[in-house]
Amino acid sequence: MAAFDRQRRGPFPTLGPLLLVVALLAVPLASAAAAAAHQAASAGSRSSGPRRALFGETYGHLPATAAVKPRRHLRRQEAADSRPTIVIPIRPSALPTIPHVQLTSHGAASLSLQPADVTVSLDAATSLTFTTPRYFVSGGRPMPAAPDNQAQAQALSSTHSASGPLDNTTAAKQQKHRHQEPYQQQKQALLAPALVVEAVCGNFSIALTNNLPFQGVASCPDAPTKTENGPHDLEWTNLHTHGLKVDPGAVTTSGICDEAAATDLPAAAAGLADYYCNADLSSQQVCQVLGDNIYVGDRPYALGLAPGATLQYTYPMGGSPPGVGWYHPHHHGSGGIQVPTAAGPLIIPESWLPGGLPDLYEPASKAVTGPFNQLLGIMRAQPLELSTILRFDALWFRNTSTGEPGDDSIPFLGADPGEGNVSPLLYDVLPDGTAQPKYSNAAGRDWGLVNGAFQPTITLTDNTYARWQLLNTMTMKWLDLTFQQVLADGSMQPADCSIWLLGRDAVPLPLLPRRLQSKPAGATTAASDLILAPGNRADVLVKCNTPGTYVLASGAGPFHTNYTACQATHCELFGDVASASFGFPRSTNNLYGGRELDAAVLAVVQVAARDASVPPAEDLPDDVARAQLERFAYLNHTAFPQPAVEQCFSFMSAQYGGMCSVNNNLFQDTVVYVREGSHQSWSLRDITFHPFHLHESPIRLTSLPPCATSVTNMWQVGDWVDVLLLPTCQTGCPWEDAGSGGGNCGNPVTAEWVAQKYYSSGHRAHSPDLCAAAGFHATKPAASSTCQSRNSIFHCHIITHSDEGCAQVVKWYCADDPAVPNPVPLATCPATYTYSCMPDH
Ligand SMILES: [Cu+2]
Repeated sequence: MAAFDRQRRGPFPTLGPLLLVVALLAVPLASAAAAAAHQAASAGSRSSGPRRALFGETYGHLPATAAVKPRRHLRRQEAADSRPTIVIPIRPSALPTIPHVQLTSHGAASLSLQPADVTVSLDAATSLTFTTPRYFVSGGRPMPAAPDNQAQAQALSSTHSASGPLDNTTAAKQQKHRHQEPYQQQKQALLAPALVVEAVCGNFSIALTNNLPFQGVASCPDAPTKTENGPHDLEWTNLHTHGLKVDPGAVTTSGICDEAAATDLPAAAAGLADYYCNADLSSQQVCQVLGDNIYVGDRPYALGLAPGATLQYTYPMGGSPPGVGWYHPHHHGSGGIQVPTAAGPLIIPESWLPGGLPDLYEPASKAVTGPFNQLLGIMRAQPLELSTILRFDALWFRNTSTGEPGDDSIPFLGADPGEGNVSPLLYDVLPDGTAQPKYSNAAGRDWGLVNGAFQPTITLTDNTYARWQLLNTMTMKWLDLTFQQVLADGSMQPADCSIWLLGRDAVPLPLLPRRLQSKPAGATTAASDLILAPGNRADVLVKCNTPGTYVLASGAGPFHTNYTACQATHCELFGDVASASFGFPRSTNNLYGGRELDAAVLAVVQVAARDASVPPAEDLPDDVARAQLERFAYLNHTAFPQPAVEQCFSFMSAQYGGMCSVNNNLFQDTVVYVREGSHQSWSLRDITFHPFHLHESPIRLTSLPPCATSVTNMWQVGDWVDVLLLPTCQTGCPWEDAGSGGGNCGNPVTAEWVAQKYYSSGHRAHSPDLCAAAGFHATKPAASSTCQSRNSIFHCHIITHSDEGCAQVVKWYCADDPAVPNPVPLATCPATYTYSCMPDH
């Protein structure tokens, strides 16, 4: 296998071999004989692929003899063993709907991560079979029909469409269907259901059980006190949410998931290491976690869930604006291998707003009352939680030109057999120490899916608004989405369709809508496109004006990449055509209509002719509505304490030849300090290739480089995001000046946020007006409530980069915290950069 380039980020050279050495050093050479024998015994070889040598041979330590208690989760384990086979639908005539599960206040749902066999195939030569983790949800309750305004919806002819639950009659029918079969749908699909959080101003809980095959932590039997970087502990997991403003790094744990509680270990456990590393004990690990915590206790930065164990999450929520988040695993070292197929939407519905949409939106001025009412009518008829979800996933199984799995492939994102940390889902480890792939990959191509299907057809009606919620849960690539018409010769031309942005990353735009327009240098006309980094979501209206058959494409829009000059937004656009020297086949999505196109077709869009009696919907002007974000304390930026604490972070590293890092440091090398309650103003540099993501708190853009704002209106000062990448300059920008700031490209991006511990345990709403109106009563904090430090994180949302250390611990400290250096160090960006473009791009 060629250089193990896990941190490919377009034009930068990598130090793959260096990381490989580091990873090898970090993994103790424990005997893998027991594990190997176990795996071999349970092997069901499905592949004639080549065997691979296991250099390190460590699998985790399985004690040969251990007195064990009966397994509490035996039935669940057995169920997981008879895993389902999921066949990815190919070009279905309708968009698969995602089941919804409602989480009410004090409601609970159970989430399990379990293996499924997945097959997808266009034909014998273009097929993929593998086993992968995916979520299965039980509990909660199916969503009821949409509230009120049925008559209003029917009256709003401009909002009718055949594409989904666009009026409440249709919505009610769909919900009834969901009520009957949400779990049945899950069994047949790779998709996890949408969790609809009705528990705003209250608590809800999710019990996550890990039903993946057992794999001890890489460093067993010595339970680590420091988490290593790089792929490891591939069958361990945990849960992270986007879009919930909840307490970060919560401190409350009970049960025995961490060393602090080692005295509570079950009698059968010889010690903590045994407890962590013994398959027969792992199912007894049950932990309680408050808030969105990916760490715990005295095992710093390493909250993980062993196979068989359960984490019980409780989320105390305050008032939050409606929006779409998502949930996915976030265990350091295994995210890259789990997230591609384990993720789901997490929706805060508009229905919680006690007074309806006017609680959140008001006319921007009296002059726009007419369009404002038109917009609110569309939003009422297609409430966010019932509008069409388009979730973009990708199965990364790209082959190199030699037929070897490429560096973007799932097995190698998380498991290079040579590093001795092999996913039992993807490999059989044979007694002689070799690893045999279980997957079959005739295609050698990436597969981009929409709602778990390949190139499904979405139906629209001409001159009619449809509201879409788009989620890019791909772990690697950007999407630059446009509507295109595919011509007979395979070329494409933009369709007469537009996209209006209403909100992003679970926060409404301050002024909406915004008709998205991009015009790169040299282009004669602007196009309406939507750019989504990995992790981004968008709440949009779309409207196409001419009946016909179109496609929703990535890689055909204004940000089409020029690999030679690195001139456009990014060099990792899904569906774009890489140079021949890149050596990878294009995505399967580039195959459409019997041709190989120059862009990826994610979905077919069928625009049907509307009823002749229905007048065409007018184009909405921009900025007719103002979102009253100040009603939510963490978004009320004019009230943030002054002055702000300024810090600077760069995702590019001179030290690592341009690889992703944080100010030249990898995870745990350093800590970022943030005092609880403080107002933070951060300069973010070099986030063109590495999307920035801060946990728990959205960030507000306060300045943007001209090279971003001059070519697109996708980002504007005042917007809130929770994942951010930005275009670099468009022409003539020497690479040293690229990134998101510096040199010709203008100043770094700056963004602000407040480190507000939004919610203490118990009810203490910070937006008491809305929460009280919704039936919740603000309570005083408990007398014992004192400041407690928290550990949070920010990282590159290319999950494999994060796994490899492109992440930074963010410690929320209290004023009297003795563990914090005095004076508190502030982060500064590196002064110089020395990277250059890769010669083969
Ligand atoms: Cu990155």
